[in-house]
Amino acid sequence: MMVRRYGYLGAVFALAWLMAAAPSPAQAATGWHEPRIPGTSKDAVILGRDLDGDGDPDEVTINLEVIEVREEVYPGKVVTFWVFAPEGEGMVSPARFPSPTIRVEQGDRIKINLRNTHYFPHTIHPHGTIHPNAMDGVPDITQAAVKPGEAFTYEFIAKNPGTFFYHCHVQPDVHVLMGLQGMFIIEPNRPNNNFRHLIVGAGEITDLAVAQAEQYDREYSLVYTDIDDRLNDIPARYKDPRRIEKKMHREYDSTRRHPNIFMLNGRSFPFTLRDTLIKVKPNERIKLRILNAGARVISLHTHGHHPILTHVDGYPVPEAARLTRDVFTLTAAQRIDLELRTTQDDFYASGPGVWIMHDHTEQAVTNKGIGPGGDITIIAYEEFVKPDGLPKTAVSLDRFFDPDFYSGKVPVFDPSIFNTTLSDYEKGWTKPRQPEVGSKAAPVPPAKGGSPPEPVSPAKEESHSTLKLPPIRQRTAAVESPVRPRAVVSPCAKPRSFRRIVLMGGTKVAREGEVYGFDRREIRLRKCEEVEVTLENTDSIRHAFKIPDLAPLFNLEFRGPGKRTARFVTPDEDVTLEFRCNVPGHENFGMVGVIVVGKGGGAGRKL
Ligand SMILES: [Cu+2]
Repeated sequence: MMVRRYGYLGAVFALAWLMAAAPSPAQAATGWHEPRIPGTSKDAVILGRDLDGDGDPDEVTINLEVIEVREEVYPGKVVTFWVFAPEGEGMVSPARFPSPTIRVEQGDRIKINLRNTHYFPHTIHPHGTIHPNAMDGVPDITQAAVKPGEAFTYEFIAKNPGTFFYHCHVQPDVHVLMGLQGMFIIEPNRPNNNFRHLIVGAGEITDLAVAQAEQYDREYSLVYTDIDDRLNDIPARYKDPRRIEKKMHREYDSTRRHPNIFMLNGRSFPFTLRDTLIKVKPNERIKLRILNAGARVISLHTHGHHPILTHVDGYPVPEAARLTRDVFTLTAAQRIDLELRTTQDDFYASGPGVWIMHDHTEQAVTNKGIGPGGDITIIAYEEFVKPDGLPKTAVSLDRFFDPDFYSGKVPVFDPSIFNTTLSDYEKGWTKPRQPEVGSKAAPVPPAKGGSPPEPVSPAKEESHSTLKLPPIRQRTAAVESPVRPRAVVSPCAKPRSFRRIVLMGGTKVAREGEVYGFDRREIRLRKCEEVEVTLENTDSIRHAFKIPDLAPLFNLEFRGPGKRTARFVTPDEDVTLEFRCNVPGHENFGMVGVIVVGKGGGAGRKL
């Protein structure tokens, strides 16, 4: 489980965190320090003073970036997302879809700094919380959209506890469904209420807030999303941001959207079992916080259990109105909190086992029309969980972990029931049945697996075909390919000369058609030269000047605006080295160049 893993690794980073942060006296008094999520900068989450003196910090600052990621959502299917991610550092980013679940305490003074590291403008709309109008995050109406390289601080006091939502409000028909969406939880105020403020990927909440621990044994953050992969795949096909804008915001017609991938916490079955298995024991009460962050209505069905509806849209349901149901509908953006009981009382629960939980709008239990898939997960009682973390099922689920299954290459039923084998399956098929007398319907040709003809009008087919999408390519790989195989070179031991170089990086020195850039794209240096480089970062986000092929690699990285200086030494050979920004994606939008050492050559390339 990803969340768990962060928890364990977080402890490893705790010492570094303690040394890096300068705790205020009040903070020290709480005796609690947030484990640092691996790959984040030390101030991705900053905890401040304990204002009410009750043993937990009441000032919470969260630094979020916007990162494009490509993730395998079910076997063989890789999808592009944009996510709000805790501010990263170096090459590792904790970016993952959905955007992290944010947790704060009632009364906390919250600051969420949106540092837009992306190539499009964005905002954050805190959905459902009580906040000043200026913090509502609606572009043009309450603020200007935050442009690439810029930052904006959302600052308000957390009021009513509950399960809320946050999402980008720029072109929401595209940006929300690209992944700029996450759950926002306000916990009731209690003494010594110490918990992690960001849960990457949502899922199980392993450190319950005090008020939840009073009532529940476990808690889950469940974010449901449906996407149309024809939209999500667009950014991976193009390098020019102007072209991406045109394809996504003008040519893709969201009114003709056709969702085909259905996810729970960013994964579809069977990966849901790995990442969001609902683990329970008998005689427990489990709090399920559920957000429908997609654009459809979902009908969530809990096999074997009748949970109790305790909250709608973050606010408590009066005791007398607390429905007990087996299907709960959630409209777009809606949240519900459910109390799942596991006492075998023949009313709320049927007893131990592996009980699936899924959206009952039936297409949602498929991966592009091939099932089982979609947002299915399992309420798995402890004795039904194997040592590898997957549930014990009646039949092995191995075939669903094979990409061929979801590409339509494999029949969904065992071929033996038709007295054939996989290799003979499509040989000598009998002719299509004749249409019934009086029917004008033509025989239906067998569907092509994985990309069945859509049950849509010809006009709609045409509208999508006007996108004329080229094949997906890995932009990063495309940029890197000319310099492969990379020559990793070592700096010279005794420099023979010295020089200072100054360069600017950021939006202000980007060229036409770029978002970010360096003011110099080619730097000529001598062999065996010590170089003092000063980078001026023109933006309010982090940028880096990295030479990945120098061993050990050189990386000057910091959040701007401002200047920093560091030194490196060139190798004692004629070689061309690439330099680039370290922030994911920036090298694709202008922040890349070459260092020609001596006569150059070897690994390098001309830009
Ligand atoms: Cu950068």
